[in-house]
Amino acid sequence: MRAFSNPVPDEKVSRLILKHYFRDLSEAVNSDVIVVGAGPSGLVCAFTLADEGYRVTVLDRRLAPGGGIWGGAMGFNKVVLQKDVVGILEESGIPFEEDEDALVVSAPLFASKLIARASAHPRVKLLNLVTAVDLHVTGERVTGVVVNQSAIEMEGLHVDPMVLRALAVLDATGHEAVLVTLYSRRTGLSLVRESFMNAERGEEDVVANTRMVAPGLFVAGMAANNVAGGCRMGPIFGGMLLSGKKAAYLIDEYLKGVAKEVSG
Ligand code: 48H
Repeated sequence: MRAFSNPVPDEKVSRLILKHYFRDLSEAVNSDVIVVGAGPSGLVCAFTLADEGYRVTVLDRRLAPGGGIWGGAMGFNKVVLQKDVVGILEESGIPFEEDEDALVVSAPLFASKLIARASAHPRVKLLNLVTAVDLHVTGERVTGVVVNQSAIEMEGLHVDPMVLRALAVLDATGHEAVLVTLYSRRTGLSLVRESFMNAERGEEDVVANTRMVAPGLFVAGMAANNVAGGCRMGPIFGGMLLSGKKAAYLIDEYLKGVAKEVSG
């Protein structure tokens, strides 16, 4: 008795992977929004915009999306959140424990639920192992990102990247703030780098610093504090979730303005 009634031969496995991956990649050539960085702020922004009807491509240069969530603090895999974000946890199906007027969550569960919520969304394409290496700019507006395969970038091979277009781009690359840093090098936009650790201040800062830095270019999460002088905050994540929500709101407002311009 065989275990599988419809065995899948090797060539079919290869064909299906290529067909489905390149279908996603072809759709990602033109999105409404590209989110660079699949950490907590980028993932929340992506599924919030997708819920609003936008087509969102999320890129992450690493093998595993989830950014800095997985290891909690010092590898102790718990994260802490403020009670204000209980709604986001509930709507994402993330179990939590309330303790000392705060919420405590398993870091791997938190990461995997946010990844699942974004990547299961029919309007989200999540591409891991893809590195954003530059911005695409049309006139004054940021209109996409220049990408390469992470393995090519890591090996330092001389292989040209290609462009993915979008009407808006979010830099959610965490401490490195890759895209805003690139933009500032080219344009002279001045940046005030991130400040010392202070959870209470850093959490307020990260939401306040979430903004549009140039037409079409937005910044959220730790990247927002690293371009505007906010404090770092350690393993507390409510600010990242609210920053992702605020970025989605700002991008939605911007895109409505773009749509009005186009329709005259
Ligand atoms: C594609 C890229 C590129 C690139 C980087 O660091 P993250 O988790 O980002 P946030 O801001 O959503 O969350 C920050 C949080 O994890 C954190 O570090 C905290 C709270 N720190 C406090 C403290 O005091 O230290 O995720 C960023 C993601 C990562 O997955 C990167 O792989 C990815 O962005 N990324 N993806 N192209 N050029 N650069």
